[in-house]
Amino acid sequence: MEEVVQKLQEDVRELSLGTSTRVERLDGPPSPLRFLRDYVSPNKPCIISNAIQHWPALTNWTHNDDYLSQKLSRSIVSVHLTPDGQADALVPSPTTTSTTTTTSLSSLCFASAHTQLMPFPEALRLISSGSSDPFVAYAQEQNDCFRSEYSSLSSDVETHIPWATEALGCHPEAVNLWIGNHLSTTSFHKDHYENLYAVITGEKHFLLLPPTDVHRLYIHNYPAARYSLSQDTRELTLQLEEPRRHVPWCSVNPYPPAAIKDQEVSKFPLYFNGPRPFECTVKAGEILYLPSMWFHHVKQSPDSRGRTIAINYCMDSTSPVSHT
Ligand SMILES: O=C(O)CCC(=O)C(=O)O
Repeated sequence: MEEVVQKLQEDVRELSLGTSTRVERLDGPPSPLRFLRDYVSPNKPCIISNAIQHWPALTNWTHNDDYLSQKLSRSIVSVHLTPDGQADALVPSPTTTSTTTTTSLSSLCFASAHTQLMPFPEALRLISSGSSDPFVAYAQEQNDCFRSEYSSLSSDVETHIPWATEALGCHPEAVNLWIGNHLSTTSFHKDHYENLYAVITGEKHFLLLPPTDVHRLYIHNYPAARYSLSQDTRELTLQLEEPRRHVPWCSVNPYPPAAIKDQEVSKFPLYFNGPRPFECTVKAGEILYLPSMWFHHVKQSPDSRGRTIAINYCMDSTSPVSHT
């Protein structure tokens, strides 16, 4: 019975998305009609090249090292700190004793980063230098941070993506800036909004799975935990949240370390033995259209200055356009 359901799910995926796991790349911005008809309506991702060549950010944020620090010299920004660059990820629970070697699902928790407010120039130095501190810094606040914390950069990008706004019939609910380094990783998850994800410098590597593949990611409830930074030792400690709460999260790490790869493959056969996820690299100057409810895992390659910068526009196509 299970096999029949699985075959049915694979047939549905093939019918709506085809057999290729390549994300279509367009040479330039589509018309709103084409974007709506070929990608939004079928809930299908695509990459749009030559989409933001006219944005001053593409030169200002990459060619002159001092530009960002000068523009944001007085801005205080939120930076997420973790021991290894993986925020919102499954890690051994702090209640697991040190003698426990198992990575069974019940020994894991869902760890959120420590969020530290700091002057932007310090944040940029921490992120791009990979400092001697025992943590990895990633500017990845997702609360519309571009329009609040980084507003002095607003004239370097567009306030919205015109063809997407017209197709989706709404303006962005949130615009977020992401500044990471080679260690910054985002684990598999999904969001309820339409996402237009523009890379300014460096490259972002996405693994994408359609909503119908939800069973292949083994979503379980994990106890929520959070890192906190000791101001004295500059070390991060992980503690379970009180009162306890649980977060449903994807159990699959698509890039398991070689030493535990076989173990992971046997724990999550539907992921590792099933169809490959869609895989794509979004380069500087390109936009990824990531439809709502698609699962995504993200890692990055930095530019020569050690950083990857991206900005994303979160759109809720169920909310009407505001003409105010
Ligand atoms: O860039 C990243 O690290 C993650 C992006 C992401 O998850 C999102 O835009 O929803």
